[in-house]
Parts: sequence; structure tokens; C-alpha cells
Amino acid sequence: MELQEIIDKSSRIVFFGGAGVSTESGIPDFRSADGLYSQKYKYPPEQIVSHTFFTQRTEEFYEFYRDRMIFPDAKPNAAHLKLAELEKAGKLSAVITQNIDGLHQAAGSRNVIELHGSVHRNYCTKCGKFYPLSAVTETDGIPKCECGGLIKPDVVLYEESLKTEDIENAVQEIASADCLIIGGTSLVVYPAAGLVRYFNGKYLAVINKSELHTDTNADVVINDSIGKVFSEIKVN
Ligand code: CNA
Repeated sequence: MELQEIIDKSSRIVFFGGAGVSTESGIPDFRSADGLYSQKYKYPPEQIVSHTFFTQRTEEFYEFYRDRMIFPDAKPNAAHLKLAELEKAGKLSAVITQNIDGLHQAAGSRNVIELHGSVHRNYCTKCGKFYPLSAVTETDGIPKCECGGLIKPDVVLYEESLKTEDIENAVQEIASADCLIIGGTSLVVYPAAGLVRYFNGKYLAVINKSELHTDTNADVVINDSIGKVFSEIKVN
């Protein structure tokens, strides 16, 4: 089956994506050959973006985070834009993303479930006051609240839990979808990756540059760039 045919026949599409959706916007993923995991740092990236590291070596965390995980100038690519168009046309009900870059919203998507939070939200760990991304990009060292408290990005670090509300919403969307498109994710980060098992609808499509290690039993598997694939899709 072709992806176009699947999209034409579906009326409640859910998209489940990851870092591969944003590589064509210039944001490196974790597990591709040129992703963050293959670059050499003093500590492995998964250790740096962990709760323990954030707590114990906050300054080093922010050095890595500012340098490698924040891309304020990145623009949505063809995949983000097509997904927003599908939602506007009433064919797509939700985008569920593991990304923290906010590019789906920048493209115009409205129902976006950000399983791992967003770099655009930051909060004071002492008084709870929220801050925009500029609180991190326009400061050096450890960003501090006006109350003196430590500012933390509202992103889910390793060892931290996903928000219950996000999991519930994601499960509900996936379970009531007639089509699930999984794209740009290695599908190895849990519990996020486990959510796709709630899909019970008609068509399952996978768009990922590299082959996935798990068998998804998809109706269509496309091992190519997601921006390229979506740019060829027509919204009827
Ligand atoms: P990952 O494990 O790095 O996997 C990315 C997958 O996407 C790989 O299988 C690639 O083959 C594939 N891929 C890369 N580029 C493309 C492309 N252009 N078209 C199609 N497929 C492509 O990333 P996951 O999202 O699966 O891992 C989850 C982590 C990564 C989440 O916690 C994210 O928060 C985290 N992350 C997010 C961002 C971001 O917000 N943009 C960037 C880097 C890492």
C-alpha cells in the first residue's frame, strides 16, 4: 500500500514522532551516525541529560544543553508543515512527539502532545515562576529566577517521569486513531515508545531513515527522509 492511499482513506490520523522529524531543520538527533551519541563529550549525552547530572553538575548540564539541544533559529520543515496541513483539513487529530523543539507548533499544529516537554518552557524550581526560552539563551552559566531559585527547563530528563496527563492523552489519541504514522524515531526510548502499542486502527505506517529494531507490523515502511516523503503527500 502507498502512504498517499493510506492518508486518503483515513480520517483520524495520529502522528507519533521523534528527533528524526527535526534533523532536516538542522537539529541533530541522538542515534543517527552524525547524531549526538556518536560525537565525543566528556560524559555520554544520556548521562548529561539526566536528573542526577542536572542536580549535581548544573553548570556543565547547561553548557551542553545550550550548545547542543537548543536551536532557536530552526524552522519547521516539510514534515512539520504537512502534518499541520493535515490537521487543518480535519484528517489528523494529534501529533505526539518526543521532541522538545516546539517546531510542530511553529508549523501551525494545534493538538501537540509533547511527551518530553519543551525547551520553550522553563520554571523556577523554588517559586514555580515560568520563563521563556530567552531565560536560558540570554544568560550565561546557571539561569536564576528573580527569587534566586534555580531555573530548570520543562523537559523530561532521564530518570524523570512523563506527565500522567500527557500519557493519558496520548493513549486516548492513539487508541482512537484509524491510522498511525510513526516517523523519525528509533522507538527505543521508553515509556514513550511503548505507547504505539495502543494502536488498534486500520493503517500503520513507518517513515524512518534507518530500519527500526522492533517489528511494528506496519502496512507500509518507508526508509527515507521524512521531509522528502511528506513533501510528496497531497492533502485532499
Ligand atoms: P533517536 O533515537 O535519535 O532516533 C532518531 C531516528 O530518526 C533514527 O532512527 C534515524 O534513523 C531517524 N531519522 C533521522 N533523520 C531522519 C529523517 N530526516 N527522516 C526520517 N528519519 C530520520 O531519537 P528519538 O526521538 O527516537 O529518541 C528519543 C529522544 C531524543 C527523545 O527523548 C527526544 O527528546 C530526544 N531528542 C530530541 C530532539 C528534538 O527535540 N529535535 C533532538 C535530539 C534528541
